[in-house]
Amino acid sequence: MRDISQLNLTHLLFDMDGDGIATVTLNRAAKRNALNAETIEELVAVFSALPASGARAVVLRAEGPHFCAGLDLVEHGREERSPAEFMRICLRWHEAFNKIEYGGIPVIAALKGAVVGGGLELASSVHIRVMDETTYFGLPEGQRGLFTGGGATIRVPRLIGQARMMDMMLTGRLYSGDEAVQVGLAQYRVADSEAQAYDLARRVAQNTPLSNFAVCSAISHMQNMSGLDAAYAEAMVAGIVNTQDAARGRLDSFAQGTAQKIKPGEAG
Ligand code: 1HE
Repeated sequence: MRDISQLNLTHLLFDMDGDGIATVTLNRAAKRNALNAETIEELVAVFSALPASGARAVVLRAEGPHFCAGLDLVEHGREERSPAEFMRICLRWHEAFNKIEYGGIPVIAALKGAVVGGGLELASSVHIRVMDETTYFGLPEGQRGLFTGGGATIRVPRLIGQARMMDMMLTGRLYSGDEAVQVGLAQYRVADSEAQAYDLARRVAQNTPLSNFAVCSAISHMQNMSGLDAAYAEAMVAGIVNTQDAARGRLDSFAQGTAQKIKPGEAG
């Protein structure tokens, strides 16, 4: 087990309770949790270490009223980066967000306020997004004379489709409220996104770790494959996951009538 508390974190906070529910906090509220280069490196470090940390689920939350204001525009302007330098920065963003999406540990984002630009790129890489009444989503890159560089071109169309993404980037259109859920930017809209994220994390942590690992890595990998290859990979993953002792125990208890049945009234 890797001890994440030994990492030297400045812009993130990390915590894990006795049940393996980890919390990663964006801790740069004075700058609306804008993502500077250091924060991206800290995300790489934390999410690289998480799979071997014993965590069973992660809540990604933020300090202050906004989840994340995207790329640190002040740092970016000040650094006067060359194309090659900024390309390398973008590759580190991809590294961080790929660690989240493909890491095999369920990550649930508790969203609030601005989830814009790179903030939406970060939110798009988690497995479940929970928003509250203050949450709004935007891609203001067009207005800033910029382009997305943290994976939005891959992940945002998966959530809402290419046409909506282009509209957001060209016109600065924001999504909030019910509409944001309907188009697929969030799966839940509640009064307290953090409380709901922890409820979901505790529920998800009841699943077998291998099943969660498959959900939180295999599905994303399969989106990158041809249909034929994805079907083959799915059979391979199911061959491994569905024949484990942990699964057998659950099947036995269902056969014996001791397992909980699915009850429609309790879903969601
Ligand atoms: C920042 C940033 C930032 C705030 N980089 N410093 N992202 C954007 O275009 C969003 C830019 N931010 C905003 O539109 C607003 O700040 C918010 C709507 C998010 C919040 O407004 P508000 O009134 O609560 O805060 P504020 O007064 O605007 O900002 C407070 C401080 O945070 C202030 O610093 P201060 O030192 O003057 O107090 C701001 O400068 C700072 N701050 N947002 C740096 N983004 C891989 S490519 C990705 C491309 C993108 O992400 S483009 C989208 C960029």
